[in-house]
Amino acid sequence: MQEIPVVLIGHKDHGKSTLIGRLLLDTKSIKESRIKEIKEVDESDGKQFELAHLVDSFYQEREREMTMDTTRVLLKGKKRNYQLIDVPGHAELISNMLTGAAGAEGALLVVDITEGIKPQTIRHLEIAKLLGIEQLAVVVNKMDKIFYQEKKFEETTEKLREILNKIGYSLKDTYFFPVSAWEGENVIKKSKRMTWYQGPSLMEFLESEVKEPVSFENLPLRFLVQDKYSEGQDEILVGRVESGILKTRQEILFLPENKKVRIISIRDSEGELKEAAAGQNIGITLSKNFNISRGAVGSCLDSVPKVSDHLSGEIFWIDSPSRKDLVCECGTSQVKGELQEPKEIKAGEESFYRVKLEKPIAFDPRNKTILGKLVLKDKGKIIAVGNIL
Ligand SMILES: Nc1nc2c(ncn2[C@@H]2O[C@H](COP(=O)(O)OP(=O)(O)O)[C@@H](O)[C@H]2O)c(=O)[nH]1
Ligand SMILES: [Mg+2]
Repeated sequence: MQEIPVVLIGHKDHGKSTLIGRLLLDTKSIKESRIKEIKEVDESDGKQFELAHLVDSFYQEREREMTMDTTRVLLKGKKRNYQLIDVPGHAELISNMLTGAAGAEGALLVVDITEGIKPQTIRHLEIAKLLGIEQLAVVVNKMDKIFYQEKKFEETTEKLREILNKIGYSLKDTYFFPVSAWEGENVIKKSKRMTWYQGPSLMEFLESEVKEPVSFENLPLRFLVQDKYSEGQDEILVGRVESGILKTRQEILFLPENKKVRIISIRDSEGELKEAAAGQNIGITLSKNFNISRGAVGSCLDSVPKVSDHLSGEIFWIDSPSRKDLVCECGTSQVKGELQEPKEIKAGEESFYRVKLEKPIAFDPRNKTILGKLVLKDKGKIIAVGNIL
């Protein structure tokens, strides 16, 4: 069964982890024994049990196990399963949104009704919009704290509508849910404490309204080269199929090198493969040794990426760069670039950008895959993320 990725965004302490904990608990996506264990740990630490600890204990455990992904948990629905993606800060949000095939299609924005809209609420929304998250639902949380009043809910959603509209989210497709993650009101079942609310519960919405993500397998072939090494006579290119399907004997075009090449063999860590689909990490051998290296994109012949040394689009500035000499990353390409626009940068804001690269790279403008996105680094630190138009 395909798991639908859903990212949770919003200001710190507005209740993202608690909501995930509540969803896991009430759908029995987590084992009773596990809950008991965490309750006992809390007790022995003299702490009160919190739903957020369920989720946070997952992360700590995975960090110890050194699993790459520390922020995804599985939610079991009646109809389908979901991957809930928690993003404690900007860095997690960005890295999760950039990881291609597993990128989220839908986002849940969590807003604490007593605090309302905070700077991080707006920043997360801007980044999500910029990086192509189309479906958004807003969870107005902690309704228990205001005794489930409709009036306050209406006031908050009114303000949220204004912000969403400014950022470019379609209001007619956006749902607003009055919720208490803590009490479990309107999360799985409709709340008896908010009879004034006529819409679906959050889980009913997930099960019926959230669309399945476009499968990257159905997009044109893009093989992103990460590395190469020699094995006897053969040169092996290592990389990831970002989209489409790659087959042995297929002829593909490598860009920006502009070299047409036939694939001799495909393998992964288990052995030889006939083909590899989007999301797979593989090694390939070619008919001849070409001078192809990291950053190259292998493409099908009928729909190829663009190649240029100029990029432009919309970008979100996490920090302002200390110098002009930036590293521009797109897919596996890493090239030095000079920022031509904007002239002035304000951290925490979005702007149009234009960069001139030291040499041309291959990319896919206005694309959902990683080849449609740009990351700017300054001294190894991500300072901005944007799309390529
Ligand atoms: N009263 C009340 N408190 C909540 C609710 N949801 C979360 N909290 C509390 O708010 C605090 C922050 O929650 P947490 O889930 O860690 O927020 P996060 O930073 O967005 O992940 C915790 O102390 C939670 O117990 C709610 O629905 N009602
Ligand atoms: Mg949290």
